This record gives sequence, C-alpha cells and structure tokens, in this order.
Amino acid sequence: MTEARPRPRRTVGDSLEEFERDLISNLYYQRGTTIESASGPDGYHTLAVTVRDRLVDRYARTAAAHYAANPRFVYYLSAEYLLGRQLRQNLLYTDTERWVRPIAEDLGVSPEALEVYDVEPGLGNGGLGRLAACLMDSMATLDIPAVGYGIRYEFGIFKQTFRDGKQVERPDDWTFYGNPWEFPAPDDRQLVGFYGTTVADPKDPENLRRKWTPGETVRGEPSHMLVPGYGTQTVNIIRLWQARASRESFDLARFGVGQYVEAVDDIVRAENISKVLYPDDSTEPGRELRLKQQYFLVACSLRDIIRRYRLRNSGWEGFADKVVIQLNDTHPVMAVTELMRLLVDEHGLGWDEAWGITRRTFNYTCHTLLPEALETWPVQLLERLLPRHMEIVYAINHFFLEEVRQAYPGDEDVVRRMSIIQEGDERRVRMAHLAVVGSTAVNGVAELHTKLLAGTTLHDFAQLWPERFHNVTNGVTPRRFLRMANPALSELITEMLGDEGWLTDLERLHGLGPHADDPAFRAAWRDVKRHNKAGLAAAVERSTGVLIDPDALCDVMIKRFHEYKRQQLKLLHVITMMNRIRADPQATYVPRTVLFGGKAAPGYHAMKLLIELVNAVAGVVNTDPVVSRYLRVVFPADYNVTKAQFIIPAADLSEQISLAGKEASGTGNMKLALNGALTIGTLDGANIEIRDRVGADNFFLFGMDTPAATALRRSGYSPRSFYEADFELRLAVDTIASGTFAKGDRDVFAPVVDAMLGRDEYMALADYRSYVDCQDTVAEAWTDPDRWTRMSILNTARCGFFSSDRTVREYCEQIWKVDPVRVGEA
Ligand code: GL4
Repeated sequence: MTEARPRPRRTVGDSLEEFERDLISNLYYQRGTTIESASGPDGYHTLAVTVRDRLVDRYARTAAAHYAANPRFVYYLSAEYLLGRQLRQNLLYTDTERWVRPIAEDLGVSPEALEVYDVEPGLGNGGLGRLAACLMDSMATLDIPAVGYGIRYEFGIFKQTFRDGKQVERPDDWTFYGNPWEFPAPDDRQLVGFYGTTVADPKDPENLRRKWTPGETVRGEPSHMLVPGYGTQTVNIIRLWQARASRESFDLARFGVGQYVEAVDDIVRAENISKVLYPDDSTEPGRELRLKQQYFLVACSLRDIIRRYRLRNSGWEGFADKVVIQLNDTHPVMAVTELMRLLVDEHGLGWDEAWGITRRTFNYTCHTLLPEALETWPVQLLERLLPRHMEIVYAINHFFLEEVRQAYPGDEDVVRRMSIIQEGDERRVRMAHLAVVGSTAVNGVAELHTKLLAGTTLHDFAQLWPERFHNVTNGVTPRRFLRMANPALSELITEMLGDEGWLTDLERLHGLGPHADDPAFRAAWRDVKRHNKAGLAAAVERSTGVLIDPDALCDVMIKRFHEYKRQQLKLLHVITMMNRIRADPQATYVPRTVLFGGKAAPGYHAMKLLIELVNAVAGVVNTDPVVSRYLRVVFPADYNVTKAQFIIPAADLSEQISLAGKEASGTGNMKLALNGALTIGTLDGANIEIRDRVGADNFFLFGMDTPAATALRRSGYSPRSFYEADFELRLAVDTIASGTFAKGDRDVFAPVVDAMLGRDEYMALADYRSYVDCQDTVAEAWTDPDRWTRMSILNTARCGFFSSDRTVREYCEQIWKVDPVRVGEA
C-alpha cells in the first residue's frame, strides 16, 4: 500500500517567508550563483524552479491518489500542444503570484523583466494545438485522471519575421536556455521500429498473426511537463517524446577507418524524427518524415500506456475499462493498427478479441472539413515504412467491408466510398476512415461542423453507425484567456460577482447581464478596455513603430493565414475604407485600427504573398497624411499564444469571416467574445453558437450561409460578375492591380488579383458587399458608446458556455465515461 511507503519530507512551505527562503536557496544550490552576480536568466530559472517545486509536491500526491484509486484514465494523443508561457500560469495556480512582487522588490528585480525569459513552447500550429492545451488545463481543473502524449519537437513553430514586408521564417530554438518546466524520464524510454519485413506465424493458419522484424530501431525518450488544475490539488502531466538513436546506431567500424561523419549518419537520421514541427495547419504535407513522427508518437505512447496499466492491473479483459484514448485528429490514428499489432502479434490475443478491445479503447475527434486536410498516406510508403501495419490495415478493411456488404448487399459503390483504401493510380490509406472504423465515438468540434461531417464528409459512416457520432463544441480556458490575459477585467468581474467562483464555473458570468444598463458599471467596463488598448498601443509602437490611438475602434483579425479564413476579404474592406477617405477627405469617419496577426505555412505561397500585401497596405495607409487620420493598419510579427494574451483583451471587434462551411469551429472567436469584443462573422463553425448565446442584436452577421454558398458554387460561381457589378469592389481590386501597394509595380501582387478574379475559391467577392455594409453598421454602432458597451458586457456575460471546462464535462459524459479523482491537501 502507498500509505506504508516512506514519503519525502515536505520541502516547500506555503508562506511568503518560506517562498523567499526557497528562492534564495535555489539560486545558490540549483543555479550555483549569488544574488549579487545573478543574471536575468538566473533569476528566471530560480523563480521557475521554486514555483515548480510547489507543483511537484501536488503531482506526487496526485500520482499517489491515482495509484490508490486505480481509476479509468483519459490518454490524449496529440501531435500538437500550444501551451503558452508557463511562469505566470504556475504562479497563479500555486497561489504564489501575490508574493512575487514584494520579494522581487526586496531583491531589487522586476518580475516583468524576468518574464521575458519565459519562452513559450510552440509545439503546435494553431487552434488544434491550443485546444489540446485548453482541454488538458480543464481536465486537471476537473480532477480527471489524464495524461497527454505528444512529441518534444526540438524546433517548434517557426518564428515569423518580416523583411521588406515578406514573411521570413526563423527556427524556434525554444530550449536554447534550458526549459525549467520539464522533467526527463529516461527510465521510461521505449524502442520503436521502422521498415523491415514480416513473416507468417506457423501456428496461425489464418495468417492474422505475423512477426515483424524492423530494419531500423529508434529510441523514444520521454520528458514530462506538469499540468496543474486551477483551484484543486490535481497536477496531471503531458509526456513528450524525443527521438534518440538506439545504442547500436554508432557505426564503430566506420569510425575506426576515419569515416567520422558517416559513422554518425544513423544517429542523425534517428534524431531527425522529432527535430521539427511541420508548420502546416489544415493542409497536410504527406512526407515520409511526418508519417515517421506520427508512428513514433503512437508507438512510444501505447507502450507507455500499457506499462501504466500494468502497474495496477493484469490481463487484457479490463484494458478498455481502464484506458480511454482520444485521438486528436488523424495524426495519431496509426495507434489503432499499433494496438492491434501489440495485442495480436506480441501478446498472443486472437484477432476478434483484440479488435473488440481496440475499438472500445479509441475515440476520434475530427477538426476539419477541408478535403486537403484529411490525411491519406500512399500504400507504397506504408508498405515500406510500416509493413506490418499495412497488413493490419488490409485485415481491418477486409472485415469492415464484409460488414458494409452485409448492410448494403450488392452496392459496390458504397464499398468503394467507405473503404479504408482509396483506389486509383496511387492507392492510399484514408486515415479518417481508419479512425472511424477503429473508434467507439467520433466527434466534431461545433454543432455545424458535426452536422456537416455526418451529412457530407463522413456521411456513409454516419448512416451505418449513427450512434458513433457526437458533437462536442470546443471551449477555451478562462484561466489563461480571461484571468491571466485580462487581469483588469477579471478584477472588475470579481468585484461585481462577489468572488472568483466564475473562474471554475463560467456560466456565473451571466450575473453581469443585469448590470449592462448600469452607467457606472459601463464606465468601469470602458475604462478597462481603454486601459488594455493603451497597453497594446504601447507594445505595438515598440514592435512596429506605428502609433495607434487607444480611442480608435480596435478591429482584430488574428489567426493562421489561410484562404478559407479570408484575410483577403478583410483587406478588401481596408482598401475600401482607404479609397473612401481619399475620395472624400472632408467627411468624418470612425477612427479604426486594424490589427492583423498570423503566420502562413512556409510553402503556402499565395498566403505569403497576402502577408506581404497586408504589410504593403499598412505602409501606404499609415503614411498617408489624410487616410492615417482615421485608419491605421498594424501587423505585429510572430503571432503566438503570448501575443494573443496581449491582443485579445484590447480588441473591440473580432473578425470571424471564413466562408460558411469551412471553419470547423474556431476558438479565437470564443476568446475574443469572452473578453468583450463584438464579433463580425459568418454563420460558420462556433460563430453560430456564439451568436445564439449572445443574441443576434449583439453580433454583426453577414454573408452567405452554407446552403447558399453550396448553391452558388453549383450554379457556376463567377467572381468577375461580382467585381463588375459593384463599384467599390472593383475599385478595391483595381487599387491592388494598379500597383498602388508596390510603388507602381503591377506585377508584384498580380497573383492576388488573379486568384480573386479567376477562381476565388472561397468566394470572398460574393460576400464582399454584405461584409462592407455590415462593417458600416459596426461603425455606426461604435458612435454610440453606451450601446456598444452594453453589447460588449452582454458578450462576456453570455459566453460562459465556451469554457473548456464545459467541453471536458461533455467529453466525460458522452464519450470518456470517466470520473474525477480528488487529490487530498498536503
Ligand atoms: C482546427 C480548425 O481549423 C479550427 O476551426 C478548430 O477550432 C480547431 C480546434 O478544433 O481545429 N483544425 C485544424 S487542422 N487546425 C485547427 O485549428
């Protein structure tokens, strides 16, 4: 029993004095320096480990409680996590934040100066990776026993810089100064095989069990990051795998004959697996190394899950009762075949029994509707890289298609559509199909998304197995995106609601609603926004040199650059505003600052050119003496979680303008609305649910809905007809074509114009008029500050639903069927 085991002496105290004593002791004994000679990084690392120690203490108690309860665990498999900075979060969660300032003053340092060393681990691209981080936060907060598994990329998402307005990518060497938040666990390393051959098992006449001899093996070394819950003692972990060469990789023979570089070839090849995050979001570059990464994550994690299961359990009958694995999109879907391989080939279970366990264990979240984001892998590549897994895919598909044929006798068309193997010149494995076939539950991430999945992309599957399909609308953690990002607003909310209970019960924000008409409260609300905008204005001036007016309407579009998200539409609006001011400089206009933030995948040339155009437009607008009186355009480089936390609290207007039916959910839309920004948006993704909750009067709706967009495309969409029919649109497009933003050179941005007039894949031109008119009603509303503030308050008050705590509760009830385990106080 755990009770009988010796426990470490508690080394961390919970008073200011003990905290300060620990800090100084860590500075001496951990960092090996003194107060007099400590550098900035010394101060940061010392503070970090002092806070960390408080979490370690909780983590030890969490592990003991989990060991004693032997509960059902959620294992979240995700190729991406965008955790954001850790220091301030962990100060808040350990309730030590309040000591830092007095101690820092005592020691003569500034906490803000230390925070610059708190590097955010950019182990993801965008919404999908940040969602994983929000869900992990909420799981810990709700005391759900959970482990996240991921890859410890040596280089995370690239750093974006601008040179002559063009995006230039730089490597993100995030661990350069060391990462105080992770613990290496080399004893839990795992071996992973690739390539090689398979042979029959003579004892299995059905040939379902075979033996795989890999041609290459790589070690996976784990380290873990602590994931504390807020207002509870639970600390879960995210276990990240890093690839290392296996011991045999060092080629002594070559070294011995002087081929030093060749001797380490295998080491380099092995370690490349976790070298860098693929910087694509919603587009899949089907490269061999990416598939290797995916299998590497899956193979290490499954072995670790089995190791953990066996600490308290034996036999396989109970496996799926203790283990539930959530597949975050298709990236980890090879786990289905890997678990089958482990159970059948290595542990000797029969195929049917193994399949029953496997299917009960897995669930799959789909995060997209874009066909190009639905992963498929060439059969040939799989046969070479993972020969045994390809055989297992064939066997799974064989049994699955038998089921399909039974359900639809004689319908070979449905068999072809549903098959895990896509036939054609190059046969490919459809990972989404494998995921659905291998899972108990499949979910979309917003109501519309789930409806479209079941109605289109995965329609045949939803017909065959309607009970598998669920909706779990995304959410965001109010701790990071309200409490930490927006301390001023949080304070005001707490003051109004009486206590901080809203931080873990976000629906309590409804209590603000009745105060929306109280003039004093409105004034206080406005003051907070003004304060946040002044802070952002100062930061923007420092980073871009552009002065912005904190009293101007702050219009924000922050997200990855993607055609379907339609930054080009926003830009057409900006150019239209510019043209209007130039045409009639005497008129009055609502002053606006348009802030863009976001990266484009390095190979996504159309979007990189659009980024260049945004910067070019900013250059023209901001230096035009007349236009810049009313309009400024800013584009701070390298948008990430840290910058989101600065920008979101200052936003007045949130741009959510994707073509209806394309954005699965969006989560930036929730963060902005929660911080009192009003949304201008289409009926897409979670916008619909935001509007349902905040009320149509408090939301600026424009554009086609999904059926209208589908109908227009079917009828043969011609962007040129929209261009020709609308004077302002024509002028905006022509302004780009004329070379106005390229010092008269008409060629530079010609591809943008051609894309708009030629195909306009996401029908920005069709929605232009509705969008620009809607922006006019936004400007109109802005001129009535009382009305605007009321709408802003109601947005915050009614967005409690979008807490990721609610999301996690829904996963627990509908899909995971897990119960919380309370961790006792020290
Ligand atoms: C995404 C969706 O594009 C986005 O709408 C959604 O909010 C997010 C989390 O569910 O997942 N899918 C991919 S791929 N990247 C995303 O951000």
